[in-house]
Amino acid sequence: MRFEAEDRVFVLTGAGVSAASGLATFRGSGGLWNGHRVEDVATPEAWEADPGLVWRFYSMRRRDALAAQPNAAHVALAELEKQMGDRFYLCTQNVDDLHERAGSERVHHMHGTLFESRCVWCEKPFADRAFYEDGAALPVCAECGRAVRPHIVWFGEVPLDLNSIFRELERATVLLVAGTSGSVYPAAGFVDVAHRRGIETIYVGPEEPLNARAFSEILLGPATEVLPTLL
Ligand code: BV8
Ligand code: ZN
Repeated sequence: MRFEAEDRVFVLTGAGVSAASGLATFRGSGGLWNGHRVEDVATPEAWEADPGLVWRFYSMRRRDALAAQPNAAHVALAELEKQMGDRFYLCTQNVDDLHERAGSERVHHMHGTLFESRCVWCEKPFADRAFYEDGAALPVCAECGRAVRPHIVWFGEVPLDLNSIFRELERATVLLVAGTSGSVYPAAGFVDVAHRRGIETIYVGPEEPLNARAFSEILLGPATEVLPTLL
């Protein structure tokens, strides 16, 4: 698969591209965290029931991401962005900052970001790298005093800026998807939109994703090995 100068490439990444950096994927760890299913912790219901548990989960995720280094997959995508400029659009389901730390300048985190928090009322995200592991000292908003939550899109919540995603999807000539099981919508449905438009759709990962039938090409292998070959 080669990209031509006039191509517009839409890239969607998932937890698999951070796997080589040591960050747990959702399915790889059997979808479990300290015995909790991620779907049971990354939800508004879990937040209402036990904000301390949710903050412990995201504090651990912040700690793991701070200790991780970007890998060759992140670097290859940052390089591709440099070569293609605004013909390159990177949308990630990941909440870690490894794409940015590898040099990617324009990254759309459709499911939020680990290193930002927001007041449940004021809703304006702000940079936050703190760990909140003491249930008695959960963060509250300096402006209005209400609870501060992770700036993360939980199950049942609407992904961020879907309009810009679908606008980019409409004008792409190639969709490249890497490191995602295709189990969560609407992200897993992007390939169906691209397939209906008849553009080239490529998947990169060690195993076929659940939405494999919608891809025109499947390059089986770790993203760290396959993505650098695209340059
Ligand atoms: C929405 C942030 C409405 C959190 C995430 C019933 C009840 C409630 C909701 C639903 C329901 N049924 C369906 C839904 C909708 C739901 C959904 O799809 N649920 C699933 C479980 C069925 N979706 C939602 O709730 C979404 N919102 O629907 O709102 C709406 C929608 C549109 C318009 C209007 C209204 C919001 C979902 C977002 C949830 N938040 N992340 C956090 O990080 O803590 S989701 C999270 O899981 C990821 O972000 C990702 O999206 C998803 C799956 O993770 P993957 O990245 O794919 O990782 P996974 O572990 O699954 O797979 C790893 C892959 O990597 C594997 O394929 C593996 O082979 C590969 N791999 C491994 N090693 C490597 C590798 N690849 C390359 N190289 C390697 N070395
Ligand atoms: Zn507030």
